[in-house]
Amino acid sequence: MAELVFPKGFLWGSATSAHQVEGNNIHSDWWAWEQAGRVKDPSGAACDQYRRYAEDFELAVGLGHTIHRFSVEWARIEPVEGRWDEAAVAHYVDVVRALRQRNLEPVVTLHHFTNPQWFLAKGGWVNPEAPDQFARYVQLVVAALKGQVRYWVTINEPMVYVRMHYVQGLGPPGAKNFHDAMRVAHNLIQAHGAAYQIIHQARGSDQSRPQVSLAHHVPAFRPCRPWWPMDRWATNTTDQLLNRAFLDAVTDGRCQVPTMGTWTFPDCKSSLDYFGLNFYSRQFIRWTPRGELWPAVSCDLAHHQPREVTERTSLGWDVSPEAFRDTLVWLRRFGLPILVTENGTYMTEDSRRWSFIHRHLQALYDAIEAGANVLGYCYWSLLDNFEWAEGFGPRFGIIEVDYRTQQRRVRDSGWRYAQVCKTNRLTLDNTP
Ligand code: IFM
Repeated sequence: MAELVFPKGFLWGSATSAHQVEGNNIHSDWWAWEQAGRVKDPSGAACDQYRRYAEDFELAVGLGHTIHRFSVEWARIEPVEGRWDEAAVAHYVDVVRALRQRNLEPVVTLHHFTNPQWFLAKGGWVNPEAPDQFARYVQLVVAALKGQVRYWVTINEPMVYVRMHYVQGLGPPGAKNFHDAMRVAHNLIQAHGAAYQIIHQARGSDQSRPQVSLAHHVPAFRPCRPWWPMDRWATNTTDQLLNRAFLDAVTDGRCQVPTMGTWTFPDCKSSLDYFGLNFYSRQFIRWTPRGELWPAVSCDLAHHQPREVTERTSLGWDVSPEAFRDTLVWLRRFGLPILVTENGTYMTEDSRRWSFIHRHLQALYDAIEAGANVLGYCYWSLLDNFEWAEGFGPRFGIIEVDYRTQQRRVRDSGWRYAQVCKTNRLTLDNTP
């Protein structure tokens, strides 16, 4: 049977985030947003993972996983400004211990879309003090976990955070203001740089060098009408703003921001030790006189998908394993090892989820063959969970969750993925 063999020691696993799985995250800004009726479903008990983490890690180990990405919840650690909840800190120390005991390599994310309510009340990420406020929390978490964690993610999908919360208004504070959005992006870059320094300074002489990154969402932007110069221009501008500017800032220490000029961040230069990639789809860009992103760039994202889109997920997202391969190959230019910190799908039919995974793993293999130095792959997500503005409808899990009983059931796709994780091989005629 033809099969693809992955590099020795390749890390296989999955990812989650605190607010999406833990439940009862009552001090976070998202909780308040949900209680105010701004989403379809409030997160409520979610997957109750704050209490059930050991059981879930046991399932992951049974599926052959060797890596697990999760996030620490700032709103639990610092529910009131300056008041640190020691029990919450101890909880995350236990979480890391539970992973290590099961030989699951922890990947710890420090910020995944949610903030404490007090932080938002003080201006959130628009506030120039935000990077310092975040740095104090990071200091505490790093002091508690140092030596136990090798892979860190400072901020999950910073530009998705910016777009979702400050351009589209789909999460707290529900803003639709380009200038605020750019101030948030600026502060997130600084926050990343500060967290990078803190993690490296906390390292004791006996510990191996921590590996710090972002989980950067890199959609493959394509012009809706490639023959139309304005669509090509809008695509380049969007790519610069959402994909490249943040990366340039944390690698070169400076970046070009469309309509804003050059920003410099000397302290952020070379502040990626590996590249954390979140990849889902291509996004098609169409120039419009008043675009979704902001009038000065004038583009609509993904609203008009052209004929080249042959397959979509159950959320309507384009499916393109080729774009995943091309993105991984493109990332070679950074000269950093790559960790796929998220890739996954919601398909109502599980056989289509497996087909998606299978083809993306083939693309991953092809990228490795083409010289991409990939360390591992985290499927999004281990469990069905709370999908932000979409509520509990979309189910991304390789494990199904019955939200009424909290029963877990491994899906067929989860078992098939387990075969890959356990053998480090992808069988080519294993497609449904
Ligand atoms: O659920 C999200 C996650 O929080 C961030 N990346 C994309 C996932 C699927 O939409």
